[in-house]
Amino acid sequence: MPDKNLYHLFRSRFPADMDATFLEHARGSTSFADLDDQSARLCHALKTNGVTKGDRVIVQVAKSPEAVMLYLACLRAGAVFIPLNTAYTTREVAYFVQDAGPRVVVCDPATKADIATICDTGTAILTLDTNGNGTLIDQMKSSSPDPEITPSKPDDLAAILYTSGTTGRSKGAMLTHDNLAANALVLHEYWQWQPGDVLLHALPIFHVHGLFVALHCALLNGSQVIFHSGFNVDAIIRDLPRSTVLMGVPTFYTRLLDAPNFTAETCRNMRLFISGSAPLLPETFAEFETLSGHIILERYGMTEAGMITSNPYDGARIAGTVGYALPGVTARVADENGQEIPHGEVGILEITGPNVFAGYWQMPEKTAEEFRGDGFFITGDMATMEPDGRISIVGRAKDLIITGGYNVYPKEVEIEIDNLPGVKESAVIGLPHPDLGEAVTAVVVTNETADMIQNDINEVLAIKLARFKQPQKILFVSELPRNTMGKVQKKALREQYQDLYA
Ligand code: MLC
Ligand code: AMP
Repeated sequence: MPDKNLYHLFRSRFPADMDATFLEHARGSTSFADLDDQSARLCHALKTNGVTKGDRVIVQVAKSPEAVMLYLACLRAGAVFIPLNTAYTTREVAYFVQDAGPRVVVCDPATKADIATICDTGTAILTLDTNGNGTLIDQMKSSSPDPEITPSKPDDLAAILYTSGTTGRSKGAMLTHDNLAANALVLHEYWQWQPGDVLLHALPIFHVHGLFVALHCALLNGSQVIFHSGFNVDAIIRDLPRSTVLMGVPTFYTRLLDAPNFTAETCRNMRLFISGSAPLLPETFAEFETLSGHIILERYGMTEAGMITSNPYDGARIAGTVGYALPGVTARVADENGQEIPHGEVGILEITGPNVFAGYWQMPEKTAEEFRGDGFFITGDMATMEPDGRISIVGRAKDLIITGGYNVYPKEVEIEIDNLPGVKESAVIGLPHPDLGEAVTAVVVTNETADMIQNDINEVLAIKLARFKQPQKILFVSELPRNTMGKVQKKALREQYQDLYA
């Protein structure tokens, strides 16, 4: 069997001129030759720190070209890359460290002392900052390039991406070299990447969207990437005229529409605007077309499966739909028993395909719960399918909030609020928000004065939870609405407060 290490696939697509730019960034540029050299040196450095095939490497660092090289180095070493949101607090990171048992943790120099308190003595802690400085880079510079690309089987793990669960406990989705390769190849073809394409990259690189979908397509195309450290609307408008592809969450598009200097002229060189990670409102889709002349291509995916469906490149891109199952993916809309239901009816979307993950890290029971006997994965998204296979996501069976493209499971926030003295109970809901899509909102029942509890909640959550999980507003009520079974009616709360952020 030919070696399936994903790095081989990327390398087979690098341009003939290896001096061509891969990343253009604030500090200069990284060519494909630099990429190959730096990832080989970093691979050597990882091995010097004891990393062998299958070892986990946890990475919580600011977006930088070096962080991309570190990902590629992990592939070369056969290590399992585990990127973490930079917003996570040390307390949150402690869970991932304990669960994954990493050989190496790479963090920002500023958090090294805290990270050291949550790691075993056997874990090497290296640092990397946004400017490309840190002990990892010192080691890279003094390491010779390691030419070896660790032989990998298709089902060897390439990455674990943690995704929160309905119980509040995060699960590590295990993604194999083959999962990532299969999805990347399909997307590269489906979206008709062309010679000369330039990707404008402003997403974080600790999630599927920015790390795999965007970077893998560019790598397979041997394309240049204009690499922004984050989303800044002025910087995007500055660089769009030199770009051909942008991938973003819906907030990118609403913010562009709000910018007075964003015009059709800004987009003159663009070939493709892609949106995903959260629902794109039909109004945004329509306004964007009117203003820019471009029809946003919406696709749908998730951590466990990469991209699942996409509106067509050539055919109709229809607002409010996420298009068709990608080639190789089989999708069905089913009832709660996994039985397919008639076209047009709302059910749960279930899928199979080479992109679907290998299970949750060290959670065989949880994995078994989310797959049907015939191998279909239960996405937890409510959908409808038209007779021609076009899919619309109409809601979520899972209790999940998506704010600015980041997922927040209410349970995780409710547990922390409910633990506070004086709080009787709480319900955390997502309410429509013009900028973030949904805003995390807490509805709290308390005996204390609202002011006092509000301060307590803000103070405690600031230490315990990433900023994007903390409620934008806290509402106080005398009781939560319940159904006859005693279950809190979140739907009623969402309806009651739907205009809170209007
Ligand atoms: C940032 N903040 C948020 C937030 N993002 N608060 C709530 N929800 C969010 N999503 C807070 C910060 O903590 C900070 O607070 C303040 O807002 C400004 O921070 P910022 O970093 O300057 O924010 P901003 O640049 O405005 O970020 C907004 C954003 C960003 C939409 C550009 O959230 C983003 O890049 N989202 C992309 C997420 C993503 O990649 N999702 C893909 C998941 S993969 P303070 O108090 O510190 O000032 C997936 C599968 C698939 O879902 O299908 O793709
Ligand atoms: P994550 O677990 O962060 O990968 O988030 C995946 C979830 O994001 C999916 O299960 C959907 O609920 C949601 N999602 C992704 N893309 C879309 C989309 N285009 N429309 C609606 N929801 C989406």
